[in-house]
Amino acid sequence: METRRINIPLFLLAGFIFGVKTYIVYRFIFQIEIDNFMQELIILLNPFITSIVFFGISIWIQNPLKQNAFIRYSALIGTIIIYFNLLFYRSFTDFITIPQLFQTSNLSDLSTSIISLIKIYDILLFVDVLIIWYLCKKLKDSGIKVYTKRNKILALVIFLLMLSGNFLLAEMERPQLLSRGFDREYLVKNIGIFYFHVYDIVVQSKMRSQRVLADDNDLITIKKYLKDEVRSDQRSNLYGIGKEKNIIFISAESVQSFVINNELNGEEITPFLNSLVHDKDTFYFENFYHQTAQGKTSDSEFLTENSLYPLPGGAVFFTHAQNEYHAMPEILKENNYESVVFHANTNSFWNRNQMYNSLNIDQFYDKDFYDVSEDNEIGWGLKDKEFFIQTLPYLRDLDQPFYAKLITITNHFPFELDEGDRTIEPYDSNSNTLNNYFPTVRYMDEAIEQFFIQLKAAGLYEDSIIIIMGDHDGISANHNKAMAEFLDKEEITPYDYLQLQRVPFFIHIPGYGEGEVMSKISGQIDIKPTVLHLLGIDTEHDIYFGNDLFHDDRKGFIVQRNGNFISEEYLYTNNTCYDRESGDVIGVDSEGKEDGTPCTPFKAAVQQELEYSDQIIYGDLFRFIDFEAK
Ligand code: GP9
Ligand code: MN
Repeated sequence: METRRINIPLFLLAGFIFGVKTYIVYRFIFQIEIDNFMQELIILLNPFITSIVFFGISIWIQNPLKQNAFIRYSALIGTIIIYFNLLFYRSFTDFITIPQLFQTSNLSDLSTSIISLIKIYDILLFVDVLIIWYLCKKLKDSGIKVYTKRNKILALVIFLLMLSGNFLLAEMERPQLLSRGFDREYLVKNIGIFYFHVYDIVVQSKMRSQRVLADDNDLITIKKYLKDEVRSDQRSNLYGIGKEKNIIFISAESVQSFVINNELNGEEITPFLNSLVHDKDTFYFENFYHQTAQGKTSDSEFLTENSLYPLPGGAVFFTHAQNEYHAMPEILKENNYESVVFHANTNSFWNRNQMYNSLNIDQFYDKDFYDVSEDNEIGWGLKDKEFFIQTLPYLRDLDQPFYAKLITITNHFPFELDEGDRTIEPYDSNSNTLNNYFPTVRYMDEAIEQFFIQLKAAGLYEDSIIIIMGDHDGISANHNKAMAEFLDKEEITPYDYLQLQRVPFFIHIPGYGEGEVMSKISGQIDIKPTVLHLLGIDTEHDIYFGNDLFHDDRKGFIVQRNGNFISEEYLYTNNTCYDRESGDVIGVDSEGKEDGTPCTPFKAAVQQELEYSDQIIYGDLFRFIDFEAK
């Protein structure tokens, strides 16, 4: 009887075999966290889609011998790429990026330890390559075909559908993954290691070309603008009152000002923070706006450390981590401070491991410094109360004076909390997000209160200035309906929405005694000069866009990354100029017509300021300045 042989195309066979290997590596060799079914599905599908599509390119190669060679060498090179990443991962728990590859310290670290990183069983990674090479030889007649034009088009359509399917699932699982590019592990998890490298190459080359075109002449106009318009070096009479004190900076996740001095079901939401508002040792800024964009927490860090604006798209922590900066930690170092960050998350999140080097942060106490277990974590990681408890011993061991930033996490979307940690009932509306926000905000309030007690007990309190800042909003416009209900408004207008971008900002100076509630407009851009001046550190030759908040002669507007702005009298959003206090509409800019409202005179300056800040970052202009020589 005649047996019919089924001729599976070689690219499919090879794609399947290589896909199995890649899946095993992603799932079981890299320690990629899988949080839900969707992620499980993506990480399963992606290796097969990627390898079948890649080996499938052979369809367009006419010569069968070359087709065969393409498949063989693709398998080999693909495996080498995976293997290099694996070696790098064993050393840095991170995936290779171009800047990391060219960072000489990384390479020398790797070369000295390479022998210890190689494991004998790594040879198994190459087993599929051997199988593919064998099959290529064995099936060189039956598995390789010359494809008709019709089949080529069909293959193209199928491949594009497969790829779009993968990217669509990734987009559903993590909206704006590629535009925000916030975490390498997420990128690899969603689009696989190969597309991640392509993505990295595209992003990095774009950045590098902008950098090449810049020169130091660009700085002359920027310096003039800062001197004339921003008057950024002006000091207040609080200059130096905190000389040589430690700075303990709490980055309070997602907390917005509307919860401060507000109630839910007759109960205060944030009793401790409320008590600070009128505390005599505290300045509370009630009109303080976050200015972050897609980089979220990392953008708030960027603003705080540099007093430069984050970028309109993507996360500057990710795209420009190799730039020269003149950040607060660097300036503090010149004044004998040690700078550290505490955050119980993986060190590559938001590319902190790279960016913190550029910002001159001496030590990052990341997740590995904490004891995180099933019992003490919730949502995005270690619970805040536990985080503060475990941070304290490290803090106590630091040489003083220090600048320590503590980044909390429990009050992060989707605002999960164990029943036992809940001390205020959720709100009751159609938005679960807003409902659950209140218990996690309250939890954070209690965690901070407890931390103050711990600082006192550890003897750190008296010698420190404690700053608390909401990093960015937690409740997006998607929940406007529920938010309007909570705030007892008919709707959330664009004016209300911009006002909701206010986040709490406290400067607590133990023993100061003359604190007050500050109503002037302020923002994250102002933190660097304010803090440095409190410590009595001169900023005359520095370049930044904020103002000392205790000085009255300031530039007079706070701008959001999308061009919306707030002045002492007006607020501009959605092409509309509002009275800041009352929220009344003063005038609307019609299309193409830009004049006529009291907001108009600010618009050019606002755009100019954002552009100058972007120019510094895109052109990496600080590489032309020797700040210390001044
Ligand atoms: C993660 C933390 C929270 O490390 O910074 O990230 P977010 O989503 O708020 O930027
Ligand atoms: Mn955040």
